[in-house]
Amino acid sequence: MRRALELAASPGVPLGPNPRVGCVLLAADGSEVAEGFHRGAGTPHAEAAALAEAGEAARGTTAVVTLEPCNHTGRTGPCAEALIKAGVARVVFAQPDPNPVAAGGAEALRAAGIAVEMGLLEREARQLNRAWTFALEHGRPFVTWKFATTLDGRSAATDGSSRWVSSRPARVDTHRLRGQCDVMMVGSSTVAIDDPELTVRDEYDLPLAHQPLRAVVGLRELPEDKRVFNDRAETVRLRTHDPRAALAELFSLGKRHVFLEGGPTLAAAFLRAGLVDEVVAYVAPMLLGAGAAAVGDLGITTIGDALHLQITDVTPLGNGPETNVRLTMRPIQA
Ligand code: AOF
Ligand code: ZN
Repeated sequence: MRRALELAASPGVPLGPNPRVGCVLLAADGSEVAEGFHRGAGTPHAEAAALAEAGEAARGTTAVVTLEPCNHTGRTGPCAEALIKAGVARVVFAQPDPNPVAAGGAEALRAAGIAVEMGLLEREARQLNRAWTFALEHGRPFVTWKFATTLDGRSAATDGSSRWVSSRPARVDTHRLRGQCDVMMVGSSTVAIDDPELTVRDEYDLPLAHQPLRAVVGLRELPEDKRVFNDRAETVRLRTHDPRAALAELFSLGKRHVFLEGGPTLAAAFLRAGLVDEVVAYVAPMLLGAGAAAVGDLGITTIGDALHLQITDVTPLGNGPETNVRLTMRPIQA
């Protein structure tokens, strides 16, 4: 199963509507017969890839898969049926399929007389497809809210001169995280005022295989020459002020992980609606004393109502005067 997880995590596999899945076929003596992994929506599932490599040798093997084999005909055929036809003797999988459309593979396999075991390294498999699993279980994309701030909670100086409060190492890290998401989201006011490009930029020497979708939320009319509308990536406009409606539209487009990048009003709307699942804050050891806040009004007037976060990681980025601190947090739901 560790090998299957390693295969699933193969570099270069694009994100998107489908999970990362790996599969290994083992002979009775435990030796490996074939292996496969899923290479993105529309391509063969991991099981199909392994079966194709094994050919006749698949008969009597144990299939070790990171996800419950599917039981539906979607972009490709049902894997449970393919495993049965190939004469596989036993199936071991890590994570039950949270996708209601595709689930039911375990039952179909058992009904065909195949021994099925589940739950092996399930935690690792869920972690590998963390956002995808969350999205399928909740019917909406997983939301990471990212912001950069000075020590005193400012995201810009009053005269607007500060395009960046974070240091270069922190910005490189932001671009790396962007590349791991399906969508980068901003409000239409942020586009009007800050004019962000919202791409994973090569100036930071990151692999550019994947440019996430750019989503602009809000009703404000915007000039066409804003950088978010350039041809470096696709852009959608979500003409709503309702965070839930915006997420529903993205989910129906097959998007599973949203990277919410501001501004303060949009972030506040998502936080008030309880629609932020993870917070990444880049803190610069710098004081402004005045200037725009990183987040808008949350409707909180008394300390007892404060929104609390659980810190899950603290990482310093850069050296010397360039050092920023990245805090990763999870909102604690009341
Ligand atoms: C994958 N790769 O290796 C496995 C998947 O759109 P389809 O027809 O490719 O089906 C996607 C669903 O199939 C996916 O959401 C998951 O529930 C199931 N299993 N999907 O993309 C794979 N084994
Ligand atoms: Zn399948």
